[in-house]
Amino acid sequence: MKILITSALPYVNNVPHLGNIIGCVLSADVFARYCRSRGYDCIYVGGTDEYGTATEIKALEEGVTPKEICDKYYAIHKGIYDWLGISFDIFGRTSTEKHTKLTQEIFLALHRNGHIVEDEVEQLYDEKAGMFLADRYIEGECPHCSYLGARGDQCDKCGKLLHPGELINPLSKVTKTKPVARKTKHLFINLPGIEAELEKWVDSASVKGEWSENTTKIARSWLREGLKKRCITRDLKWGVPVPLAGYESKVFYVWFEAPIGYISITANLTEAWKEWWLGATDLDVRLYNFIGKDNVPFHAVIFPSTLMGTKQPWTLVHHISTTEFLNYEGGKFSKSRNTGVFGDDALNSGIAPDVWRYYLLSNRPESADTDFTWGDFSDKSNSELLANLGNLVNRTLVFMKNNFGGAVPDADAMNDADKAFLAQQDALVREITSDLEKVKIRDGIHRIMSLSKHANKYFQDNKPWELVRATDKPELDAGNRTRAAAVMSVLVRQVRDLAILVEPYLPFTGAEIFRQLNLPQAKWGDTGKPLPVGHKLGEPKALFRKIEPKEIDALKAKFAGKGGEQTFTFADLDLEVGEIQSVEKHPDAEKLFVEKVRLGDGIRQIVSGLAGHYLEEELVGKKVVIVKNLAPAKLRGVESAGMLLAAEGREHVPQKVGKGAGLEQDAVEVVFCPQSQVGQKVLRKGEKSGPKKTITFKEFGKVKIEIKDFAVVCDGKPLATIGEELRVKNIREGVVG
Ligand code: B3M
Ligand code: ZN
Repeated sequence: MKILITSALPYVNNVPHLGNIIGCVLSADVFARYCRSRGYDCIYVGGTDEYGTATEIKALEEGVTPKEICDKYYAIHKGIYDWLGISFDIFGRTSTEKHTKLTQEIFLALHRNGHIVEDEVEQLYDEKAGMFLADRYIEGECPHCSYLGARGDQCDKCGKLLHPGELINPLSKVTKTKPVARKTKHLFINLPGIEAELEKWVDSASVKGEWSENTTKIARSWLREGLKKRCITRDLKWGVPVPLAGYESKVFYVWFEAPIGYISITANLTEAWKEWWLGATDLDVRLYNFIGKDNVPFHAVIFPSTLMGTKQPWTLVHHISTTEFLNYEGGKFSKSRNTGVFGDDALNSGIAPDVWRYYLLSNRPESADTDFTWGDFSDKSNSELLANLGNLVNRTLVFMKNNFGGAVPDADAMNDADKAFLAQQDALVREITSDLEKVKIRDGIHRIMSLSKHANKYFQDNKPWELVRATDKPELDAGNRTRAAAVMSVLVRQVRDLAILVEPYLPFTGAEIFRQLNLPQAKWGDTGKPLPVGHKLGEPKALFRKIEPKEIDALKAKFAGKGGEQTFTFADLDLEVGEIQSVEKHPDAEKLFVEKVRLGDGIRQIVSGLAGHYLEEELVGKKVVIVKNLAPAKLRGVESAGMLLAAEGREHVPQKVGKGAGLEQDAVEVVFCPQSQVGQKVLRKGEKSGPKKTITFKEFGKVKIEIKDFAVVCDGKPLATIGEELRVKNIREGVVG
């Protein structure tokens, strides 16, 4: 049996933050190291995801070529992962010849099998540059916040998702001229034609591979809604060329080719790549994908469909290990806002990589979002790594040096209690093994720390320091010393077992303990074995140092100053149910409505961008959610005291037959709450309300409220009033503003 491990290929155009790192590369590394320690035949494949609009635009902005951008960021990623001890068998990239060849071959097989369809789409065209413009190549005024630099896909100021057609005065980023609408052809993968086979596969693979509940749920929800055809081409230069006449100016959409990177990068590692990827049964090769939760549809649905559609026997994923989000001090990590700790920050922090690894792994967002806080980071390092693991190893080795000349003593005098203790610890090792087999990485490290804690207690309870002290009854001393020898042999063995067990998590520490034990690195299967009697241990040295409060304060200040911005969280919002009394058109803006809304303490006037999405009569009398503590503002001359929550995203159109089937379209949908009463607060389920300050629109934008599977959530928690959980009807995934 071969184990093939991949971690999501990070986009090359920025520096990964701690959330990205724990989300895939670090988690996969623990599993890969565990598999190697077990002696499994395994490889761990990773690399950068290099093509696409984001890279091309960054290059345009920095005045360099996309290739130069990729080279620069590839080196940054690699440097961070090397420092963190990520043990890739290869850290490759998607911009290679093998990648192009494989992507084109897979596409041609899909084409031969009738799974590729062509469709005409209206798109903006730059006449001066003679090119169609991808969404991000268009800039203009945001219809929501009037920001002048909004992009065709999103406004960076207010964070709203946009469609290029919505921008006021759109301009091409390339020539700064006004683009015109033109029809162009694109290629689509016809997923409905593969759906039946995929569904059968999901049914069995999710059980065999023990997919998490979340992963299975997402895959099933896609299937339940019916798969849509998906556009797989884009008007860009930086990408894999489409090998079809008429498509010379287009490349493949990055999400079509990026997962093929797993295969092409393996092909760049070994000539024998097909042994891993083609023609193997799931008894020969098991593929483990480590990804963040937002990548689940691509790995559980779309990429398997792509591979199946070729009718070739590709290795499909066995187990998908997903993580939820890691938050930063109660808010989100964000590159655009420069909030949070990034890989290069950790590297320059003066704190050892294993300390970062420990905190991230023991806090891994395995089943719910978790939070990085500086206070918790230093507490856990000091109280767990230093006071538990570090202390056990150090006191054992120092005691051995001072009292036994560092030579492993005879264990003959072990009594029943010692044996029972070891049996209990060995049982714990079996549980840790089972955790790792099931990729329960966080449980594994917690149990390892319990094992260390028990060993510390055993040291404490048996008081070897009293047993080696000469007493006034010399006839007893020899016996005491034999007893101390037995206790210490138990402890030395525990230290060696811990060195084996922590190695996948803390590779530098594992190696250092082996160095201090003066033993070659042992493997997982060596746990529980006695050490050779008389073996001379090496020189003890502290494994960890205390992280001082002033050091943390300095780091915290450095990072707080970095973004120059405070974080805002859901707790800063005052959301209340109101009823719309009247709706009128804004005198000067055709997209805006002026509403009078009754709240718990009176009537307010609110301006919102709902004209064009709703008719006045569809809103009057409805209960809605109002952001009550937003500073009043004038929108095109009309005062607005708050904001009405609405979702934006791709409207989910039920499967139709014929042309245009399954296309999704952009939509805006008000969050209605018919079961709630005016004046009720909207809270995260299970939380209480507190006093609120007035906030600005920009501050409001820092709190990310989203639609996930039609539910309104913030940081993964559903929003609710006493009467109901908030939901929308037509938008499955989107943002709320
Ligand atoms: N680059 C998205 C991400 O880093 C994407 C993953 C590709 S995996 C084939 O979240
Ligand atoms: Zn905006």
